[in-house]
Amino acid sequence: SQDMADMWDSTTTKNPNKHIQWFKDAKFGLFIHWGLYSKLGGTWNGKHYYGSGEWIMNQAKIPVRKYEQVAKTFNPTHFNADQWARLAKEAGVKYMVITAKHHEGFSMFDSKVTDYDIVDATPYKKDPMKSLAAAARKRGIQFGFYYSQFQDWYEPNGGRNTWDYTESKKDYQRYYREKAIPQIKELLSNYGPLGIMWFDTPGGMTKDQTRAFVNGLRKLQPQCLFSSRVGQGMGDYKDFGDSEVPPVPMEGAWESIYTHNDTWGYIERDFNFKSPKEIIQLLATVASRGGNLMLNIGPDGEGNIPYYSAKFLKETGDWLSVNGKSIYGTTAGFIPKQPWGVTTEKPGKLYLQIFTRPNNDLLLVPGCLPQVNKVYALDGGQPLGFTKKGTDLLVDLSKLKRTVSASTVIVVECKGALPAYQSQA
Ligand code: H79
Repeated sequence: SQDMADMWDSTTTKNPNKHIQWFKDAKFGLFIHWGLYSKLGGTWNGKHYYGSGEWIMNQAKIPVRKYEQVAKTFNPTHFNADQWARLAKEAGVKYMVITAKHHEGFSMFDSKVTDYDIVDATPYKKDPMKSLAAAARKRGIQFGFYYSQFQDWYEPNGGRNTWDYTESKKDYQRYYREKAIPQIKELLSNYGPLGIMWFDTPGGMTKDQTRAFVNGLRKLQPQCLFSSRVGQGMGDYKDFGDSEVPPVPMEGAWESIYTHNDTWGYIERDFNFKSPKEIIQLLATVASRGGNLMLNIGPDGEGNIPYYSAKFLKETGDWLSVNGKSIYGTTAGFIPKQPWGVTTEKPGKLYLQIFTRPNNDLLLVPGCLPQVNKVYALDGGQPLGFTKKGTDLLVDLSKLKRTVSASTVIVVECKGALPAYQSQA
C-alpha cells in the first residue's frame, strides 16, 4: 500500500481539479463493499477465512468455474436503496462510494460488456446501482463507484489470478480494451453525474497508457474526481494506504479509508467492531490533519446492513448533528495533536476537539493565537473563562457539564486570521 501512496503526484496540490472543493469540505464519506463475496461471508467449503472477505476467491484459490456458481444463489431481496441512503444521511456522510466491480471480477451493475453481472447471472436480475445512485442524490449525497481497473480474477487477461491463469501469458491491454474501459464508460454514462470514480491497485499500464486511459474517461464526466490509485500520479486527490492516517497535517485534497471491523467485504464471524467513540475520534483526527475519512461497511449477501454497522453510523451521525460545524468545511488545525485531543479550524475559529478532559479542568492550548474574543462549548454555547499565559491560552472548563462525549468541542473565536500550521520538521 505504501507504493500506492507514493504514486500520487504532489503537483495536484498546486494544480487541483477545479471540482475538488466539495470533496475537501466533505470530511466524511461512506465506503460500501458489496459483491459475490458478501454472500460467502468468509466461508468456503466449510473453511473460515478472516480479514478481507472480498479476498476469499484469492485466499482459497477458488477456480473461476466454481466461484461463478455463487452468482446463481446471489439474490439480495433485502436490498433497499432508500434505506441505505437514509442511513448514510443519518450518519452525516457527504459522499458514498460502492464497489461496482471488485477484484473478483463480478459486475454489481447492469453491464452490456459481460454476462457475468448482477442482471444476467443472478436470480435477482435487477441493477441495484441505479436505485442507489438516485436515492443518494435525492438526499444530497455525492455518489461514486469503486472499480478494480487492473485486478480481475475472472478474466483470463485480467490482473492477478495466478491459480487459473498464467500471468506471463496475459494480454493486459486486451483486458483494458475489452472490459475495464468499456465498463467504466458504462458507469460514467448510465448513472447520472458521479462525484468519484474510485480506482484501486493499478497495474499493467505504462505512464502514457495511464494518461490516455484517464484522459479518455474524463471526457465523459469532467466533474468526476478520480482517486490516486488510478496510478502514475494522475488522481485528483490522494488516498493513503488502507487504514492509514498521515501523522501530521497534509496539504491538498486527501482521504483516509478505514473499515469499522477487520474486513471490507462482509464476514459473518467478524464482530471486532470499533466503538462509535473510536470512529468519531478518528474522524476528528483525520479532519485535524486536513483530510477526509471514508469509512467502510460490508452489507451481507441478502442486502442487509449488519446491525452494528447501522448502530455506529447512527451514533456518529448523532455526534455530527451537534458538532458538525467543527468537522465539515474545516481545514487542519494549526495546533498539532495535544494530550487532550486535536484541533480543526475555520476562518477566525479554532475548534478544540477534547478527547480526554483534564482532571484539573484547565486546558492548555499552546501556540500563538490572535486576539481571543470568546471561548464557548459548541454543544449548548456555554461561555468559558480563559486567560493568556505567555503566548499560550488557558481555558477553564470547570463550568462545563461533565457529559460523556467521544469529543467535546470548544470554540475559540479569534479576531483576525489564525496562523497557518507550521511543520515541525
Ligand atoms: O477493497 C479493499 C481491498 O480489498 C483492496 N483495497 C481496499 C480498499 C486491496 N487490494 N489489495 N490490497 C488491498 C492489498 C492486499 C492485501 C493482501 Fe491480503 C494481504 C492480500 C493478501 C495479503 C488482505 C489480507 C487481503 C487478504 C489477506
